[in-house]
Amino acid sequence: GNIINNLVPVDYSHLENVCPLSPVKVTSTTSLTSCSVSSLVGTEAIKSDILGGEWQPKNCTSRFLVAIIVPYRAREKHLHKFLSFMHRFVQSQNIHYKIYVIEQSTQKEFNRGKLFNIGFLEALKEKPFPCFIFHDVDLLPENSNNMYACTETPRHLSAAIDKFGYSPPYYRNFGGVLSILSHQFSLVNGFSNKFYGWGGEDDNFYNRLRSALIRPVRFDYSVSRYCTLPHEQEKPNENRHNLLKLSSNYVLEGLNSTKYTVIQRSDEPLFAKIVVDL
Ligand code: BGN
Repeated sequence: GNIINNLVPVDYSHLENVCPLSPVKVTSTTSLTSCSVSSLVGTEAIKSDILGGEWQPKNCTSRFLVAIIVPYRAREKHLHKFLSFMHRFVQSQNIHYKIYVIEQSTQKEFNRGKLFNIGFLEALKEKPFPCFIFHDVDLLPENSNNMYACTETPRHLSAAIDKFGYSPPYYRNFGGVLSILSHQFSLVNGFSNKFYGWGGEDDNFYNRLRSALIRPVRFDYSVSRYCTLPHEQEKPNENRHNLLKLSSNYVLEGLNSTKYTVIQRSDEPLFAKIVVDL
């Protein structure tokens, strides 16, 4: 069937010259079958069109407006590859997007969920983004039909990752890359802020969606393919099983209780950078 049928556009009914839906062919984009360096193109050529991580098609009005939130700390090589690949990829889909890199200061263990909440809050201060993509920095999409836009319910974009043999590690896994409409993210009160260290925050988020009777979707595994940029395994959070049991009441804690301090903010050529203390 047509996998892009249920994408939710912005209200473009009053607009003229709306961009076509199907991905356009960008001649300089090489198709990616593994995250090998050689297949990744340089960033120099695309810099001029992008301002502080934001881009939109020039010759037509995009149907989609998307904030891409990338939690980050000390993965400079990954970030470089991610940006050089991702801009071209999303541009080929004619999407109006902005990439936010939310960098956690050296203080405390890494907290992926809380960084997502911060990205959501900070992006909405700038523009009323109707759609968000929450994205790990070490994952690159392999199929140009994997649209970087929102479906009617949240979507697990990275269902088929190379290191898990191109299928989900378990049925309810919701890690890696996901898209969600902003109002649905608010409805479930975002991510939990409590998961410091690796693991569990994505399972907690999945539970929040299910408690709110929101059923996530996936595109076909042939479309949801990603390759992983290699890195050391993160140290698992030893308390994650407990947290997962305790934090089932999503109304109490999450987006509405995210406390943080912005310590640096800058428009880099390819991304908006926000450094935070948690
Ligand atoms: C799971 C992690 C997820 C992670 C996947 C894939 C937990 C919670 C305790 C059961 N969940 O085990 O966070 O996305 O592995 O790596 O650790």
